[in-house]
Amino acid sequence: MPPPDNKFVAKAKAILEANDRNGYTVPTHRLYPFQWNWDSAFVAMGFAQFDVDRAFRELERLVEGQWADGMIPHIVFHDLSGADSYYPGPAVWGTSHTVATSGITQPPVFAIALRAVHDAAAAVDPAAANARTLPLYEAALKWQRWWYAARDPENTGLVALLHPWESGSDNSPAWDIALARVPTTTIKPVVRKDTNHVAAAMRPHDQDYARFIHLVETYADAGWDPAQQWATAPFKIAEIQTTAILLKAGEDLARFAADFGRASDAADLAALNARTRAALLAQWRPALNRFVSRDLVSGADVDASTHAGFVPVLALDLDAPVARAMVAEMARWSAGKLGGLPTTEPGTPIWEPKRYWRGPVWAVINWLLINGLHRNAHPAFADQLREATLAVIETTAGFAEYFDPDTGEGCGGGDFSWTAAAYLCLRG
Ligand code: 2M8
Repeated sequence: MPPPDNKFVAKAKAILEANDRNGYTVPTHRLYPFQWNWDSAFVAMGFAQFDVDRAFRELERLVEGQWADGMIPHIVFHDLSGADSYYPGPAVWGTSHTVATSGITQPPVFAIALRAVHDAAAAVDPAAANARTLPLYEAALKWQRWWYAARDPENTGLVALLHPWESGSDNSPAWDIALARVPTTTIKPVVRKDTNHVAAAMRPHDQDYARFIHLVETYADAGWDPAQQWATAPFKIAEIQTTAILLKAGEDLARFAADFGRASDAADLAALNARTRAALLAQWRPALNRFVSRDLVSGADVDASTHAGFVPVLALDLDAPVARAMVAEMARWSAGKLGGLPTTEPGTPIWEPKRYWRGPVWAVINWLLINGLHRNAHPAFADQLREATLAVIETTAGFAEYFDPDTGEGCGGGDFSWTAAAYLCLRG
């Protein structure tokens, strides 16, 4: 690996600064002109490397979109001036929050980011860091409770997604069976804008979009009420990547609760975390060397071979043989590939190296896995993923949205915020 090259660090910072829109960061110009939930959490960790004030600001601006029931939506439409370059905009969502927002959520990386931002700030001024963190801790805890109340009403310990966009892995093969049950009919016509910016071959199919919008219209009809949505959802997956991120968030919140002397919060979080830890561990499938999600409509395991099966490493302390088996499987998928771990298993019928979440490598997924690999005492494979991520950015792909693992080519949107943030944090 070459020594740190200031040129790339400077470029990564410049991307975050160029994508700044008055305190929040758009994922990329035009293709995604608003504030996205988990993108902002990753971005805040990137900013924390060089500007903690701006890092806190990113999280504060996201919280402006928090609903009264605690949900933090997946998009906050702060400024509608760029609205004509993105679909679906506020009119399709039909939600009623004061700042326009979408009506679904995204993986709760927020509390993990808050921990990182707080710790960077506390190294300089602990009292000021705590004061700035406290309201964000309250917001994150409220969202944590929302997840359990709205998305695990039967107290299984696993939280469910009602829309593929909630996973952040929009068109993953993990959703193929469940999504095929969702009708392609929509009340209003689907007017895609994404393929004006990016080649259609790199994006979800029109049929996927029809189903995405059918689900949006179904939940809008349910008045965006969580209980009504739960009762009527045609798509309902108890999902392991989101649950693992929620558990890691729960651990970070529990540490804050202890630091802030919030004994009753700490007790609640400990109970929730314990339930989720046990439920997640039960999703390990030794025959696959991966964890699996559950389709709550059919009751079946979701056994498509996608990266999500490895993300629980982020939040669990695995038995050594389980961790070894998982690492061997990840090594098999990434052997001979560029950029790190492909999002589906190469060489299988579902594998599409350029089509969005159906095969390409994503820097933020590598980043989550790297953290989990260190936690589980696999520093060598963690370093391999880290070096592959940095190398693909520095040599072939630049700061693209994602990478083709066969060619190392950058795909999707350019000058992408979370790729820049991942670079800054992994380069260190
Ligand atoms: C992608 O998702 C949005 C919908 O939320 C889209 O395709 O329109 C995903 O990659 C998602 O994970 C990401 O948060 C978002 C913005 O980068 O783009």
